[in-house]
Amino acid sequence: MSGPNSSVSEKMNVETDIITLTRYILSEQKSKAPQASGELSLLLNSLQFAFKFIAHNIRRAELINLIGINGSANSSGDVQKKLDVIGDEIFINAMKSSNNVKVLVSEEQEDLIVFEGGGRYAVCTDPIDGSSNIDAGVSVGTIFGIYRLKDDSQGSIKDVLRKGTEMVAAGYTMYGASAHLMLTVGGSVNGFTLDNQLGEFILTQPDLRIPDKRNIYSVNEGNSYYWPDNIKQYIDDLKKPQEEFGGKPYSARYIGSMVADIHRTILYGGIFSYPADKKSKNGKLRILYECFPMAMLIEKAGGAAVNDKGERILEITPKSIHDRSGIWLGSKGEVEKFLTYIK
Ligand code: AHM
Ligand code: MG
Repeated sequence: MSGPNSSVSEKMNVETDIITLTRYILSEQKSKAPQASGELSLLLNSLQFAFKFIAHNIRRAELINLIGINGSANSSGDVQKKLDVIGDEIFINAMKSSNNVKVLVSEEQEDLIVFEGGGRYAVCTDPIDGSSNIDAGVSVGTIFGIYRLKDDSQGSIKDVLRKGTEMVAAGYTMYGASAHLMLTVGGSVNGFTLDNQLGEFILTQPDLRIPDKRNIYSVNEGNSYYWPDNIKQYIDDLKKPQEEFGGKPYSARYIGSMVADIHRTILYGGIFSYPADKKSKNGKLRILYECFPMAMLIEKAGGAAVNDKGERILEITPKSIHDRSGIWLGSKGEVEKFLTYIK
């Protein structure tokens, strides 16, 4: 705390010099890209509005479902719009009105959307990931990745069928009692928490680093019948006593909501996976708006992210906007251990 009245604020235990997301974005632009046009900063500002609006609707939906007030599904059939749809509409409107987005890919939309106007960015998003969990009060979230358009682009699918290494920013917002935003704009990973009263995201976890090792694995083991033998072997071995963890085996932690599972993985360490199954040879999670943003965050926090073949996720070039991949990501040491099981 600083300023002439600092002793008063100290006595009242009030932090008066907080770093809001807006302040962070503006100071990053000033220090790292002083010549920048400010378009990315404006886009990030539109994103934070979308997150606040979605957070507000999720808090409201919980209440509506619990007490069954007018217009809800409980009291009058299917009047209430599905949160997936609301989240998608909020996102599309926020990106459109930002005037800085040309191309939008959403999990909820079959085709990509190209906006009129001169936006220079492409955004890929799953507006509400894990929505099947909402009624049980489990955290869900918005995942997003951002590309800058090439100079000669008029806005097309080519702007997003690019390697994840070309993204300029990525992150997620996890909704619960409060909303948590994890963001990288190419540098470190910073965590922000939405102060509901203030209506601002506050920097609460600067420069997050994922622990190098941790005996936690996170996967839907109900699918193990469909896994190839090397994956079964790897998971079986994690359940044996581990010398490096004082003889303890790994703990299983699987929420079933990617944002919540990745949030825990960044904070505590461990490994999260959704492998492809033997039959379809395909994973469940989508490359552009689930795998890539999470892989960028995890790598920028010091971790690693690979597919079932051990290839770096961010080096993949998707062939269509809703492509899927098997994925393994988390602590560097844990991903390296998984790699020893790949023939
Ligand atoms: P969704 O985009 O339809 O919500 O599906 C994605 C979710 C992830 O959040 C989560 O990691 C995974 O699907 C859970 O799948 P499963 O229920 O098969 O374990
Ligand atoms: Mg999803």
